[in-house]
Amino acid sequence: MNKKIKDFFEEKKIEYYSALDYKDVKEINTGLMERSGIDAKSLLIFLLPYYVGGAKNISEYSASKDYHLIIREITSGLISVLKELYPENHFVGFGDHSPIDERGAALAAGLGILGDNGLLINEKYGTYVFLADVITDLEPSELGVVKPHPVLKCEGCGACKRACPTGILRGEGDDCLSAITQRKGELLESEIALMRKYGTVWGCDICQSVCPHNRGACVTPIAFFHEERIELLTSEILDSLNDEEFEKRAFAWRKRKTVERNIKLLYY
Ligand code: B12
Ligand code: SF4
Ligand code: SF4
Repeated sequence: MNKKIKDFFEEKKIEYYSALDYKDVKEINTGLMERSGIDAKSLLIFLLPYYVGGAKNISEYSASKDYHLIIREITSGLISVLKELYPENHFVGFGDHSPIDERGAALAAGLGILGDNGLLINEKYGTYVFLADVITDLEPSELGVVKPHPVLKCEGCGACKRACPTGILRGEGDDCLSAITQRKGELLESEIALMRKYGTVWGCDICQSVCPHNRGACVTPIAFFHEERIELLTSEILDSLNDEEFEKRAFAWRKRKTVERNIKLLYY
């Protein structure tokens, strides 16, 4: 991989990155890939560690400002470097809303192992990493792609499966508690009871917090995740956010009404 790309990652405090042949990733949203207009041949994939600690009634991933903002900032910066190096080629950045199975790609790229909680586990940051990617029409040889690594599994201690409140990890429940908190409209009484029992207004971290690989997980060196945190989301805090501030939170995509509903369900 070109030194300028490596220097960029170092400057952004991104330690885990790799490149893959596009043939070695699983496309899960063909429409999104087509709309990007790129004849995908290779990609860069990297991890953004986000753990700080202290989130109380919302998931750790949503305590900082919306992670999509930092993903956008970093992929745009990376694309500027790439465009200077390869002016004839095309690049597009993704993270979460991505045309590819990002966990599968990170596993193939050797950035971690697969947990029974369904998440990528990195040796230094545990599961508390976001995945982001830049897809390009560069020939794989230009990026120095790696051969797909075999998928290594965690030791299967079973803690995540036992602790999963809905049972979805045991193949029992219909939905993940994280998805339930993000669903618009009316929730079932049983779903509301789970939110109350586990005290969550947004997301679910249970299968991560019980995982032994997260015991020594390092705090993120990326400043973005340390700034403007909301660790206890109350009506007062929600009301204090003007529309512009609200739009910058990870829970904004389901609109104020859904978040208000969740707070009411828990505390009123
Ligand atoms: C839809 C989605 C969700 C849905 C469904 C989650 C799911 N389990 O698939 C909901 C809303 C529930 C969700 C919740 C969460 N999500 Co989510 N989600 C996605 C999204 C957008 C697409 C996932 C998808 O449909 N993949 C496609 C198909 C192929 O996946 P699949 O069939 O599940 O296949 C996987 C598993 O089968 C697994 N697998 C293979 N063998 C085995 C064996 C066992 C035993 C198990 C358990 C799994 C497993 O490997 C495949 C991955 O290669 C991705 C981003 C992306 N573009 O990839 C983020 C993503 C997976 N989510 C992420 C996060 C952070 C979360 C939450 C932790 C957020 C939270 N705290 O509330 C929870 C965790 C829930 C969990 N334990 O999985 C991160 C994961 C980071 C990581 N370290 O792995 C991603 C990659 C987003 C990102 N860019 O960072 N998510
Ligand atoms: S996020 Fe919560 S509900 Fe979803 S799989 Fe993990 S423990 Fe189960
Ligand atoms: S809790 Fe145990 S089984 Fe679950 S992902 Fe972590 S190591 Fe694997």
